[in-house]
Amino acid sequence: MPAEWEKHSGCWMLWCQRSDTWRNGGKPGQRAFVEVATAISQFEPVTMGVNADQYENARAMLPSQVRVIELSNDDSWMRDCGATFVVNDNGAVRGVDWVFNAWGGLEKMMYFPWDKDALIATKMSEIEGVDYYRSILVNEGGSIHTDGQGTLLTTESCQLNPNRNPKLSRTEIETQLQDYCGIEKIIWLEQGVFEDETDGHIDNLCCFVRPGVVALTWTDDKNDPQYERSAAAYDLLMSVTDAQGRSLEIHKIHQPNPMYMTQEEAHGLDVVNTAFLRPEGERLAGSYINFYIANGGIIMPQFDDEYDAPAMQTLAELFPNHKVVGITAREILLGGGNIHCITQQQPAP
Ligand code: KQY
Repeated sequence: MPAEWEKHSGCWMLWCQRSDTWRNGGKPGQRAFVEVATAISQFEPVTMGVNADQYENARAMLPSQVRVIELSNDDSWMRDCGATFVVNDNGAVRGVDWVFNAWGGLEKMMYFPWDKDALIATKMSEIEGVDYYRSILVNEGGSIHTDGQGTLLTTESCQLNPNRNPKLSRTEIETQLQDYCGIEKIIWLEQGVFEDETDGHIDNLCCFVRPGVVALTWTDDKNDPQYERSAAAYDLLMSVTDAQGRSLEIHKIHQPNPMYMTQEEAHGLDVVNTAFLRPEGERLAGSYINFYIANGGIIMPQFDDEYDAPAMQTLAELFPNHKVVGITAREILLGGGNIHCITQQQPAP
């Protein structure tokens, strides 16, 4: 599995519309998705998958350089239900089709059914004409980050959660990740971002920015529940080496100030499923780590927060050959994820 900063042939996204995830019938979310797709399309081709009933609207809202295709879906988290693309020793691209259970299946009940999302990885591979592997592992793309040199980062809280693979041991899970992503060493962090509904995806907490170098979401506020999580991750990252035997250089990126779902935002959601509600006052799992690396561009979330500018500055320093583009991303955050979660890179052959 190449690192995200390696050359892409394009980026995949899924249009948002479901009214129990996206407030006001999905309209504010759709505008944010247009901004993300437009920003990425400056750097690489973007394909937007859309349900049939939203095709014309999406086509009209998106700029012409974004390819819009009909791709039935249940929600819009391309990182998680989409194919993880890998490249073999001959440079051929293949898809990995993980089992998708909507972040915890019937136990979590985030939404039901998720059968259309479960077919997205297969369809992407078919559309691109690449062979694909079907793993037995319940996994989401947001739960893994690689350095392209044999190291994979993940979290125990998600990957070992009984709502994903209750019948697989830690070793069996590691073997699946190693075999399908070409990994020699897995670095297990304990927990993700506080109140992250994915059970703590790595892509909101920590990522590689180049081999041997990671960025970690951070807070200086010892009274914030995120403090202990980030501090534990920092200590662990300081104590390990990667697949090439390197110690890691760690860059802390201060999280935005705590954000909460407002009454107006909560009231804009349809209640379809009372087993999983997004109530007023709920803390949102905001993090600047949830950015996308395009060919020559970094597309990062902004929250109208005092920490926006410092985070952007740090990413500009970490990626001196990329143009950093900030997108106001609260609407995406309200759906439970951010820019990395709604995008999926396809590496170039
Ligand atoms: O963290 C991600 N990769 C996705 C977040 C999905 C949230 C589902 N509501």
